Amino acid sequence: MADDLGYGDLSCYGATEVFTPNIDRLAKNGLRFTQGYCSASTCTPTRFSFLTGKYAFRQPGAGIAPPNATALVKPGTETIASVLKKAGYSTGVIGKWHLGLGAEPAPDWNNAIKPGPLEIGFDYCFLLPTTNDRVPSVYVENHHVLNLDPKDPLWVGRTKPSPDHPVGKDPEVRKSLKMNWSHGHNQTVHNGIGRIGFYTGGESARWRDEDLADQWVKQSNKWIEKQKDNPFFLFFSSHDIHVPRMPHERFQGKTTLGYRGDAIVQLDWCVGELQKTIERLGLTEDTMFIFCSDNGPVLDDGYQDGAITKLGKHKPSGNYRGGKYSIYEGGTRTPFITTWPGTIQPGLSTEMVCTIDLATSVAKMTGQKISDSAFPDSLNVADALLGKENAKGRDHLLQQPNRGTTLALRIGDWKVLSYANAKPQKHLTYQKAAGKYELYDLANDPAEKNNLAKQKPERLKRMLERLEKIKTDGRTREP
Ligand code: NG6
Ligand code: CA
Repeated sequence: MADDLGYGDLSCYGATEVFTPNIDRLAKNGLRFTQGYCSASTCTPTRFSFLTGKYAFRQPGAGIAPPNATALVKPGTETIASVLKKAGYSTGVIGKWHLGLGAEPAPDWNNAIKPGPLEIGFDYCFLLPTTNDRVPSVYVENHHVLNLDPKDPLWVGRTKPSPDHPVGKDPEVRKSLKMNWSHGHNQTVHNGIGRIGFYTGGESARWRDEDLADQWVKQSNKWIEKQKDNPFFLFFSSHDIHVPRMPHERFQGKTTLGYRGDAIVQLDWCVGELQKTIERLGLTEDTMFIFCSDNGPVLDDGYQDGAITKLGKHKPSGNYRGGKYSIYEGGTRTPFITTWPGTIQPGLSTEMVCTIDLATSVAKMTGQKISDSAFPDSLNVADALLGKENAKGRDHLLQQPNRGTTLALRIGDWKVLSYANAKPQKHLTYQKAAGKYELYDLANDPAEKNNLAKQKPERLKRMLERLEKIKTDGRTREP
């Protein structure tokens, strides 16, 4: 799962200013979906739904998780990992988590941090606990911060810990930053970059942004190597291309797009390394890769990293409207590729599939029974993921931004956007609600330019009723 990667950000999805040969190879040897989605246009809600098969708007507190957020998915919840574990798989998650860790009132960073992935079905985790722009900038391996010196405890908080604590907001500190912030991201400074949140201590545990991708690959290789004789499920959760985009020195300057483009090249490198490992272990024909993103693209997400000034003719959302934070297509329609040499016939799929469907789909593929209460919104699209003849994907899909204040519903090619409770944010021009409702015919208007809400009141009404029903029913999967 990539982070903030848009529909148009890969060469196999039409990008001409950045070249992604490794991901393109997955697409060439597998199925490239043109209607592949994540369920929300921000990270935490998509990831919550990916794990639990439940729309995030149903879950209080499933918006973007702050630095000290506690575990959002409670022990006992069936997840994609727990169901695969029942099927005999070893289960690991390596990379960005951003679903909270530990118990109320805050993660116990200096002791055992529980609950977390290990309490909801994963056997192993090696994590970036929140996001790379949020503190603390440390790794968590299983229940502990890695390399933490007990004599230098880690403190994480919401307020400046002391008057002399250097923060990115301070004009003098700001001048010395490696990468300047544009909005937010002006609190504790680490590795020359201002972050969201404050922290002190844990010096020996801190990472460098430039090394994160290498670390994910190294830990994944180590873990896969150990599992090679047994079935395994690895949730490889890249931090790329989320801000602060600070790829390894060897990728800096590789594209004309600035660090945003270079981070795409780094992400592509990671995918290539994982493919090599699978090939080296002779597991190519036994391994299904699913490539996806957690939300659509954003250019300035808080740092002046050249994403806007160096954009040139690159189109991060392809021809779709909007991006991260938006319920237009660009927010959730994202790259989606499945590959399984010998099993999946290479080609293009126009079936609608979503990251929220993976839980039920892999449960079905591994012969697991799903209890009535599990994965309420996750549909079985296994046949579509495998590209079986005449296989159908979804017939409808609910799309949400960060919180469920606005929602969109696709039914077939029609889409309704309900902005009834929208709260526009200053720096996100495309999120300013144009009206209470919008209705688009995606078959003829994929870029959502022509709002038909006034012309088609009957259809608008029917679709809004269906949206209400999905909200009140509490589930969309048949028990
Ligand atoms: C926003 C941050 C943004 C990013 C996002 C989460 C500000 C002004 N904006 O609140 O930079 O961190 O949260 O991104 O601080 S996500 O992909 O993990 O959802
Ligand atoms: Ca994201």
